[in-house]
Amino acid sequence: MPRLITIPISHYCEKARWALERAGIAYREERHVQGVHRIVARRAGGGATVPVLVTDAAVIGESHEILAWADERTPGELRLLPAEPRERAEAEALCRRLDAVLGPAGRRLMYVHMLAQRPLAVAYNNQGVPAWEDRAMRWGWPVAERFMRRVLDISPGVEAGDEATVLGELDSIAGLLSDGRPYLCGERFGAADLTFAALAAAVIMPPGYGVALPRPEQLHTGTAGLVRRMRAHPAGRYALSLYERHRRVSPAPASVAGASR
Ligand SMILES: N[C@@H](CCC(=O)N[C@@H](CS)C(=O)NCC(=O)O)C(=O)O
Repeated sequence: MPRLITIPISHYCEKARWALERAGIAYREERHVQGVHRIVARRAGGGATVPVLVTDAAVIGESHEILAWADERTPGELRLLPAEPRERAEAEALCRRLDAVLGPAGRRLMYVHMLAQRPLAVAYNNQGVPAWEDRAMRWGWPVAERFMRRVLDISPGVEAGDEATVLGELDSIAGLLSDGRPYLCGERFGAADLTFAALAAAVIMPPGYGVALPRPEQLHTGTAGLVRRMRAHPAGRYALSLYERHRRVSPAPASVAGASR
Protein backbone atom coordinates (compact mmCIF):
# COMPACT_ATOMS: atom_id res chain seq x y z
CA MET A 1 0.00 0.00 0.00
CA PRO A 2 1.45 3.46 -0.85
CA ARG A 3 2.51 5.56 2.15
CA LEU A 4 1.74 9.26 2.28
CA ILE A 5 3.98 11.22 4.63
CA THR A 6 2.25 14.38 5.82
CA ILE A 7 2.03 17.25 8.23
CA PRO A 8 -1.68 16.56 8.73
CA ILE A 9 -2.83 20.18 8.82
CA SER A 10 -0.88 21.11 5.63
CA HIS A 11 -2.97 22.19 2.67
CA TYR A 12 -0.47 20.73 0.17
CA CYS A 13 -0.91 17.41 1.99
CA GLU A 14 -4.67 17.86 1.80
CA LYS A 15 -4.33 18.22 -1.97
CA ALA A 16 -2.51 14.89 -2.17
CA ARG A 17 -5.00 13.15 0.16
CA TRP A 18 -7.94 14.45 -1.85
CA ALA A 19 -6.44 13.32 -5.17
CA LEU A 20 -5.64 9.85 -3.83
CA GLU A 21 -9.05 9.41 -2.25
CA ARG A 22 -10.85 10.64 -5.35
CA ALA A 23 -8.89 8.08 -7.39
CA GLY A 24 -10.02 5.37 -4.96
CA ILE A 25 -6.41 4.53 -4.09
CA ALA A 26 -5.96 3.01 -0.65
CA TYR A 27 -2.97 4.48 1.15
CA ARG A 28 -1.49 4.74 4.59
CA GLU A 29 -1.04 8.27 5.91
CA GLU A 30 1.95 8.80 8.18
CA ARG A 31 1.46 12.04 10.05
CA HIS A 32 4.24 14.05 11.62
CA VAL A 33 4.73 17.42 13.24
CA GLN A 34 6.79 20.20 11.67
CA GLY A 35 10.50 19.53 11.96
CA VAL A 36 10.20 15.77 12.39
CA HIS A 37 8.62 15.71 8.93
CA ARG A 38 11.97 16.61 7.40
CA ILE A 39 13.76 13.62 8.88
CA VAL A 40 10.96 11.24 7.86
CA ALA A 41 10.58 12.74 4.38
CA ARG A 42 14.32 12.56 3.70
CA ARG A 43 14.60 9.05 5.09
CA ALA A 44 11.82 7.99 2.72
CA GLY A 45 13.74 9.42 -0.23
CA GLY A 46 11.92 12.76 -0.54
CA GLY A 47 13.11 16.32 0.03
CA ALA A 48 12.53 18.82 2.84
CA THR A 49 8.80 19.21 2.30
CA VAL A 50 5.70 17.06 2.52
CA PRO A 51 3.60 15.50 1.11
CA VAL A 52 5.81 12.61 0.05
CA LEU A 53 4.20 9.58 -1.54
CA VAL A 54 6.15 6.36 -1.34
CA THR A 55 5.06 3.63 -3.74
CA ASP A 56 6.67 0.34 -4.76
CA ALA A 57 8.12 2.01 -7.82
CA ALA A 58 8.82 5.63 -6.89
CA VAL A 59 9.06 8.35 -4.26
CA ILE A 60 7.11 11.47 -5.19
CA GLY A 61 7.81 14.64 -3.24
CA GLU A 62 5.61 17.24 -4.94
CA SER A 63 1.87 17.49 -4.36
CA HIS A 64 1.10 18.19 -8.01
CA GLU A 65 3.05 15.12 -9.11
CA ILE A 66 1.16 13.03 -6.56
CA LEU A 67 -2.07 14.37 -8.03
CA ALA A 68 -0.88 13.47 -11.55
CA TRP A 69 0.21 10.00 -10.37
CA ALA A 70 -3.20 9.37 -8.82
CA ASP A 71 -4.91 10.76 -11.91
CA GLU A 72 -3.18 8.25 -14.19
CA ARG A 73 -4.83 5.56 -12.08
CA THR A 74 -8.29 7.16 -12.14
CA PRO A 75 -11.10 6.00 -14.43
CA GLY A 76 -11.19 8.23 -17.53
CA GLU A 77 -14.47 9.96 -16.77
CA LEU A 78 -13.21 11.07 -13.34
CA ARG A 79 -9.76 12.26 -14.42
CA LEU A 80 -8.65 15.65 -13.12
CA LEU A 81 -6.23 16.52 -15.91
CA PRO A 82 -7.50 16.85 -19.48
CA ALA A 83 -6.04 14.55 -22.13
CA GLU A 84 -6.04 17.26 -24.80
CA PRO A 85 -2.57 18.93 -24.71
CA ARG A 86 -3.67 22.58 -24.94
CA GLU A 87 -6.32 22.15 -22.25
CA ARG A 88 -3.89 20.24 -20.11
CA ALA A 89 -1.25 22.95 -20.41
CA GLU A 90 -3.83 25.55 -19.37
CA ALA A 91 -4.89 23.53 -16.32
CA GLU A 92 -1.27 22.84 -15.34
CA ALA A 93 -0.40 26.55 -15.60
CA LEU A 94 -3.25 27.49 -13.26
CA CYS A 95 -2.24 24.77 -10.80
CA ARG A 96 1.38 26.01 -10.85
CA ARG A 97 0.28 29.53 -10.12
CA LEU A 98 -1.96 28.45 -7.23
CA ASP A 99 0.88 26.34 -5.82
CA ALA A 100 3.33 29.22 -6.10
CA VAL A 101 1.18 32.16 -4.95
CA LEU A 102 -1.99 31.21 -3.06
CA GLY A 103 -0.41 28.25 -1.25
CA PRO A 104 2.49 30.04 0.48
CA ALA A 105 0.60 33.31 1.16
CA GLY A 106 -2.48 31.61 2.66
CA ARG A 107 -0.34 29.32 4.76
CA ARG A 108 1.82 32.07 6.25
CA LEU A 109 -1.22 34.25 6.89
CA MET A 110 -2.90 31.49 8.87
CA TYR A 111 0.28 30.50 10.71
CA VAL A 112 0.68 34.09 11.93
CA HIS A 113 -2.89 33.99 13.25
CA MET A 114 -2.68 30.52 14.76
CA LEU A 115 0.72 30.96 16.41
CA ALA A 116 -1.04 33.52 18.61
CA GLN A 117 -3.60 30.87 19.67
CA ARG A 118 -1.30 28.21 21.01
CA PRO A 119 -3.63 25.66 22.70
CA LEU A 120 -5.94 25.61 19.69
CA ALA A 121 -3.02 25.53 17.25
CA VAL A 122 -1.40 22.56 18.98
CA ALA A 123 -4.63 20.60 19.29
CA TYR A 124 -5.52 20.93 15.62
CA ASN A 125 -1.96 20.67 14.36
CA ASN A 126 -1.14 17.39 16.08
CA GLN A 127 -4.05 15.22 14.96
CA GLY A 128 -2.89 11.67 14.35
CA VAL A 129 0.82 12.23 14.92
CA PRO A 130 2.79 9.75 17.07
CA ALA A 131 2.29 10.37 20.80
CA TRP A 132 5.93 11.31 21.38
CA GLU A 133 5.77 13.99 18.68
CA ASP A 134 2.58 15.36 20.21
CA ARG A 135 4.28 15.56 23.61
CA ALA A 136 7.47 17.04 22.18
CA MET A 137 5.47 19.72 20.36
CA ARG A 138 3.56 20.64 23.53
CA TRP A 139 6.66 20.77 25.74
CA GLY A 140 8.95 22.24 23.15
CA TRP A 141 6.53 24.76 21.70
CA PRO A 142 8.90 27.77 21.88
CA VAL A 143 11.48 25.83 19.83
CA ALA A 144 8.83 24.62 17.38
CA GLU A 145 7.45 28.14 17.04
CA ARG A 146 10.91 29.54 16.31
CA PHE A 147 11.40 26.81 13.67
CA MET A 148 8.08 27.64 11.99
CA ARG A 149 8.76 31.38 12.04
CA ARG A 150 12.16 30.85 10.47
CA VAL A 151 11.02 28.38 7.80
CA LEU A 152 8.09 30.58 6.83
CA ASP A 153 10.08 33.79 7.05
CA ILE A 154 7.61 35.39 9.43
CA SER A 155 8.52 38.96 10.37
CA PRO A 156 6.35 41.57 12.12
CA GLY A 157 3.49 42.70 9.91
CA VAL A 158 4.17 40.19 7.11
CA GLU A 159 0.55 39.01 7.30
CA ALA A 160 -0.81 42.25 5.82
CA GLY A 161 0.96 41.59 2.53
CA ASP A 162 -0.07 37.93 2.61
CA GLU A 163 -3.71 38.85 3.13
CA ALA A 164 -3.54 41.21 0.15
CA THR A 165 -1.94 38.46 -1.95
CA VAL A 166 -4.62 35.94 -0.97
CA LEU A 167 -7.38 38.41 -1.78
CA GLY A 168 -5.73 39.13 -5.14
CA GLU A 169 -5.73 35.40 -5.91
CA LEU A 170 -9.36 35.02 -4.84
CA ASP A 171 -10.27 37.98 -7.07
CA SER A 172 -8.51 36.36 -9.98
CA ILE A 173 -10.35 33.05 -9.46
CA ALA A 174 -13.65 34.92 -9.17
CA GLY A 175 -12.72 36.72 -12.40
CA LEU A 176 -12.33 33.39 -14.21
CA LEU A 177 -15.69 32.19 -12.91
CA SER A 178 -17.46 35.44 -13.78
CA ASP A 179 -18.15 34.28 -17.36
CA GLY A 180 -20.50 31.65 -15.92
CA ARG A 181 -18.28 28.59 -16.40
CA PRO A 182 -19.13 25.83 -13.91
CA TYR A 183 -15.49 24.96 -13.16
CA LEU A 184 -12.17 26.75 -13.48
CA CYS A 185 -11.03 24.97 -16.62
CA GLY A 186 -14.29 24.03 -18.25
CA GLU A 187 -17.27 21.79 -17.76
CA ARG A 188 -15.79 19.31 -15.29
CA PHE A 189 -14.26 19.37 -11.84
CA GLY A 190 -10.52 19.26 -12.47
CA ALA A 191 -7.01 19.63 -11.09
CA ALA A 192 -7.21 23.41 -10.82
CA ASP A 193 -10.46 23.19 -8.84
CA LEU A 194 -9.04 20.62 -6.44
CA THR A 195 -5.80 22.59 -6.07
CA PHE A 196 -7.64 25.86 -5.52
CA ALA A 197 -10.05 24.46 -2.92
CA ALA A 198 -7.33 22.61 -1.00
CA LEU A 199 -4.97 25.60 -0.90
CA ALA A 200 -7.77 28.08 -0.13
CA ALA A 201 -8.67 25.85 2.83
CA ALA A 202 -5.95 27.58 4.85
CA VAL A 203 -8.13 30.68 4.97
CA ILE A 204 -11.69 29.34 4.58
CA MET A 205 -11.36 26.32 6.92
CA PRO A 206 -13.98 24.26 5.12
CA PRO A 207 -16.00 21.50 6.74
CA GLY A 208 -14.92 18.27 5.02
CA TYR A 209 -11.17 18.97 5.13
CA GLY A 210 -9.05 15.82 5.64
CA VAL A 211 -8.46 16.63 9.32
CA ALA A 212 -10.71 18.58 11.67
CA LEU A 213 -10.29 22.37 11.49
CA PRO A 214 -11.44 24.94 14.06
CA ARG A 215 -14.83 26.54 13.61
CA PRO A 216 -14.78 30.36 13.39
CA GLU A 217 -16.42 30.70 16.80
CA GLN A 218 -13.43 28.89 18.39
CA LEU A 219 -10.97 31.41 16.95
CA HIS A 220 -9.81 34.82 18.16
CA THR A 221 -12.11 37.55 16.86
CA GLY A 222 -9.61 38.82 14.28
CA THR A 223 -9.03 35.33 12.86
CA ALA A 224 -12.74 34.50 12.85
CA GLY A 225 -13.40 37.76 11.00
CA LEU A 226 -10.72 36.89 8.44
CA VAL A 227 -12.16 33.40 7.83
CA ARG A 228 -15.69 34.79 7.50
CA ARG A 229 -14.51 37.45 5.02
CA MET A 230 -12.68 34.87 2.94
CA ARG A 231 -15.68 32.52 3.01
CA ALA A 232 -17.96 35.35 1.87
CA HIS A 233 -15.75 36.20 -1.14
CA PRO A 234 -17.22 34.74 -4.37
CA ALA A 235 -14.12 32.56 -4.79
CA GLY A 236 -14.29 31.55 -1.12
CA ARG A 237 -17.91 30.50 -1.64
CA TYR A 238 -16.79 28.54 -4.69
CA ALA A 239 -14.09 26.73 -2.67
CA LEU A 240 -16.63 25.87 0.03
CA SER A 241 -19.02 24.52 -2.60
CA LEU A 242 -16.24 22.37 -4.10
CA TYR A 243 -15.66 20.86 -0.67
CA GLU A 244 -19.34 20.19 -0.27
CA ARG A 245 -19.81 18.66 -3.72
CA HIS A 246 -16.50 16.95 -4.44
CA ARG A 247 -14.61 16.16 -1.24
CA ARG A 248 -16.61 13.06 -0.53
CA VAL A 249 -15.92 10.52 2.15
CA SER A 250 -13.21 8.31 0.80
CA PRO A 251 -14.32 5.17 -1.02
CA ALA A 252 -10.95 3.67 -0.02
CA PRO A 253 -10.39 5.17 3.42
CA ALA A 254 -6.86 6.05 4.36
CA SER A 255 -5.40 4.28 7.31
CA VAL A 256 -3.57 6.61 9.63
CA ALA A 257 -0.36 5.69 11.39
CA GLY A 258 0.20 7.28 14.76
CA ALA A 259 -1.46 7.49 18.12
CA SER A 260 -3.03 10.83 18.97
CA ARG A 261 -6.14 11.52 16.91
N1 LIG B 1 5.85 22.44 -3.77
C1 LIG B 1 5.58 21.59 -2.66
C2 LIG B 1 5.31 22.44 -1.44
C3 LIG B 1 5.03 21.62 -0.23
C4 LIG B 1 5.21 22.38 1.06
O1 LIG B 1 5.57 23.58 1.09
N2 LIG B 1 4.95 21.67 2.15
C5 LIG B 1 5.06 22.26 3.45
C6 LIG B 1 3.85 21.87 4.28
S1 LIG B 1 2.50 22.93 3.92
C7 LIG B 1 6.26 21.79 4.19
O2 LIG B 1 6.63 20.63 4.12
N3 LIG B 1 6.86 22.72 4.94
C8 LIG B 1 7.85 22.42 5.90
C9 LIG B 1 9.24 22.84 5.54
O3 LIG B 1 9.43 23.49 4.49
O4 LIG B 1 10.11 22.53 6.33
C10 LIG B 1 4.41 20.68 -2.97
O5 LIG B 1 3.49 21.12 -3.67
O6 LIG B 1 4.41 19.53 -2.53
